Amino acid sequence: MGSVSLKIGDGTARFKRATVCSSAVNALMLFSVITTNLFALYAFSSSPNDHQGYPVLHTHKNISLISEQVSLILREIDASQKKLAQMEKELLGYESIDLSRPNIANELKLFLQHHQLPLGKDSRTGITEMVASVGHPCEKSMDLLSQYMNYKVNGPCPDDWSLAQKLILRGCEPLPRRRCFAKSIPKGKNLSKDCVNCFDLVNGFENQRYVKGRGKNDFLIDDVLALGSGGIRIGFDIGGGSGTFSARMAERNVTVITATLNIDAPFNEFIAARGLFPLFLSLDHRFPFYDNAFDLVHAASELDVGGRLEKLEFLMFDIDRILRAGGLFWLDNFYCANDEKKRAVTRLIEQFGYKKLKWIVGDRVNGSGNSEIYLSAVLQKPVRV
Ligand SMILES: *[C@@H]1O[C@H](CO)[C@@H](O)[C@H](O)[C@H]1NC(C)=O
Ligand SMILES: *[C@@H]1O[C@H](CO)[C@@H](O)[C@H](O)[C@H]1NC(C)=O
Ligand SMILES: *[C@@H]1O[C@H](CO)[C@@H](O)[C@H](O)[C@H]1NC(C)=O
Ligand SMILES: CC(=O)N[C@H]1CO[C@H](CO)[C@@H](O)[C@@H]1O
Repeated sequence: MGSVSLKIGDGTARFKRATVCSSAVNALMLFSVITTNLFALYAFSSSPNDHQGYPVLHTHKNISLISEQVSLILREIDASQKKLAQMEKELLGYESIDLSRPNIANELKLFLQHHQLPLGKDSRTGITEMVASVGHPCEKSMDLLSQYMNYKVNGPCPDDWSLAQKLILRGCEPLPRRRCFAKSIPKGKNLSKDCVNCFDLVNGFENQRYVKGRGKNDFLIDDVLALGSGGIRIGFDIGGGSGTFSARMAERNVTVITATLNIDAPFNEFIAARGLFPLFLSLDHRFPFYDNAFDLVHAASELDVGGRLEKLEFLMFDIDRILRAGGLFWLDNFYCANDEKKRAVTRLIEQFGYKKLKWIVGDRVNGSGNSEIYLSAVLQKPVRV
């Protein structure tokens, strides 16, 4: 009785990260290993009487036949594995941008070209070339990106702010730089229904936000600043709408940078017009600040990244990174659709080990009479060693 040993690649079955595709590859390989072994076992053990007489010769013949089959199967496994790896790459967008494709705007090619440093390798940084960066998901929106990079060099930029924002929302961030002049007078934009009043600084509630509370979930700026015991000088507001948080903080000599996109309204222009610092950045982008830079990070429901908890976790780690030890994280009316979501979010936040200075879970009845759960908290980052 012979034995059949299978060699797969370098002789070991490789198990990659537990992604859908690689587990499919593993499953396929496992299946193949089992079936080929079974096939071999069957071929060797079936009709044992036939082997009497010329066992060696026939077994030998059968073995060469089997090994032919086995190598055929292995080739197929190999091809499928390569195909799946390619699919996985495409799915995750890891493929780098192929500039040899037709219809790629020339400006994009120029921008992305690597430039060797004129004096060779830089001894301090070890860098040998200058690389222009563009978000890897841009690969998935090549048509839009090429449209974005199709302009007249030194001429006026096309009026395409919405195209740029569309690309950013698809993860194409950072966008490539362009060699054209942006329009100085922006085109009118319609205001979203969510924010009709947030631009009204005369009537309505906007001016009283953070100074007068509407409910127990609304904390007041002065109360929160008191928790920071005078050490709050610079803050970061995530999804800060029209910049009112930053305006109130400026009155208290605290500098706050407001990150917002221009979804359905010209938030960035409005914030700048108030003399405040707007940052046009999506939440998928790593915050462009150094570690431990901020005394305070304020975030409202904009933090709700489509219900994906891992996404929220990545975001929380980046918030934690830019917040200094002892700094405050103010979660302001974070919308947790239901109790289950609230528990999941609570678990996620608690893993960071912040001190809960304020923690309020409240319901609010929404427009259609349903009760919705909101979480407001002020948390203090611990000192980690
Ligand atoms: C504003 O809304 C009107 C009607 O809803 C629409 O026709 C127009 O194109 C919109 N303008 C912009 C800049 O989105
Ligand atoms: C802000 O700073 C100015 C100038 O230093 C000072 O006069 C004012 O009292 C400060 N305001 C607050 C609320 O601390
Ligand atoms: C109110 O909440 C319910 C349940 O979360 C939701 O289905 C509905 O769309 C909400 N209505 C409004 C006007 O927000
Ligand atoms: C598939 C195949 O060739 N099987 C052969 C294995 O050996 C026996 C004799 O022992 C043949 O009869 C089979 O045809």
